Amino acid sequence: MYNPPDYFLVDELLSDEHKIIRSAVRDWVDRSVKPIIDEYAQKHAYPTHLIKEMGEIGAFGPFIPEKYGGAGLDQMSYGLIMTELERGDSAIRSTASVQTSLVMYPIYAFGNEEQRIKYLPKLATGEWVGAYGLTEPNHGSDPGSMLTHFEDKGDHYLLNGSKIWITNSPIADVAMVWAKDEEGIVKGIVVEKGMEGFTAPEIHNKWSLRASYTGELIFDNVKVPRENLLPNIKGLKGPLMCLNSARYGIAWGVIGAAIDCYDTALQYALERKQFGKPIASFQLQQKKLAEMLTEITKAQLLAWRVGVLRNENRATPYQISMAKRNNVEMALKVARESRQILGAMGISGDFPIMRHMMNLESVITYEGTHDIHLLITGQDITGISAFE
Ligand code: TGC
Ligand code: FAD
Repeated sequence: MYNPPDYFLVDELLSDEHKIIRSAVRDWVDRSVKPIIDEYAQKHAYPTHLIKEMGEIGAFGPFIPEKYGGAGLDQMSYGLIMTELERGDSAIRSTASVQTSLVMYPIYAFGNEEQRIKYLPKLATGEWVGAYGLTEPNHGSDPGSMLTHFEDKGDHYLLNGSKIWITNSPIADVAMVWAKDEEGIVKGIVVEKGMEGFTAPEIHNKWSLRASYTGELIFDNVKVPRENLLPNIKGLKGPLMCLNSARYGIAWGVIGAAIDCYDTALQYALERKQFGKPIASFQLQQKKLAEMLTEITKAQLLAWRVGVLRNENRATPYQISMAKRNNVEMALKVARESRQILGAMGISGDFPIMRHMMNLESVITYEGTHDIHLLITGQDITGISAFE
């Protein structure tokens, strides 16, 4: 039975329900993701057949009320699910992050009852795939300067502009798009596949998240029905509130990628012999392994604590930024160290490390770059914004 590292007995801080949920997702990842994911990453394709299965295991909208197709679970459960998914691959966790935190959450939190009923159940099962459009070609870290905008034409809104680097855009049925109204106020509008003037071309040739589709969202005079505007949010805080949820999920998710690399490296170090001994017996390799486990453990405790605070509705965006930043950097360092422990085998697709390492190069950039999260912390502790 698979037994991931839990050096400080964090499992004792979880409920039986948490462990059952985690175990179900863990089994699914071992059964459905691990055996095929390298092949998909190598051929730069997304295993779309997994989307419905993710709906079945409750990976979409776990904290959304059951009335709308979610599972009504707590934030800790959401985090644990993300860890297991990313142990499989960041692409799989990305789909769940986007669907849950960036599409279902805003529709649930800022939408009206008709919008919730129309979209959420289909997103929860995976019948519909969602995408989230915030980043633009010339406005990434600074989304407040976005150019995508819409005009009120009476019975509809006329949407123009474009978004880039959008997870799942080429296969999305609905896109949660953030755009400015005629007064320059950021609002959320749901754009549906098939609307005239809406296209979502794929971005090819990525070296990272190769088992995920990434693309653009292009709006050329798209007539969006009035009822697709989310009525209960205005301003940049809308998309940023969604990001709080997704960043929180990433702080948990990347622990899964780190654990997969660490486990692989530990096993390899115990089996691989050089100079007549397992390489695990050399102090340099032990140092790497000991430091990796230390960092994984610290990240687990950080994620757990943010989970407690989110359950109590007390986690600040600043705490979430610190957790996302710390844990992604931790995972990337663990991946790099693990890769070295495997020597040449570390670059082979027979092991998951290089794939995780390349994926994490995106994870450290999306949902706010490593620098931006540092500056968010800096702003919190000094009271001075480095962005103005
Ligand atoms: P600023 O003036 O600071 O704030 C504007 C308004 O927003 C409020 N606010 C927040 N509210 C909730 N949560 C947060 N985290 C918030 N941060 C700020 C703020 O109080 C203010 O409210 P109000 O009422 O006064 O208007 O905004 P700014 O323009 O100076 O920008 C701040 C900055 C740089 C921190 C922010 O724009 C930022 O976080 N930039 C990074 C952009 C980013 O993270 N993009 C991610 C795109 S989505 C993505 O990558 C998905 S990948 C998915 C996957 O595949 O997994
Ligand atoms: P830029 O903002 O141009 O930043 C470039 C560099 O400058 C970075 O190192 C940054 O830290 C630094 N920098 C910028 N401003 C400052 C500053 N004030 N001080 C110091 N340094 C600064 N976006 C979505 O909306 N939806 C998605 O689904 C989505 N999925 C993605 C999937 C992938 C695989 C990737 C790679 C990206 C995705 N993104 C998505 C986009 C992602 O959120 C952006 O790439 C990210 O926010 C950074 O924007 P940028 O790439 O334009 O970099």
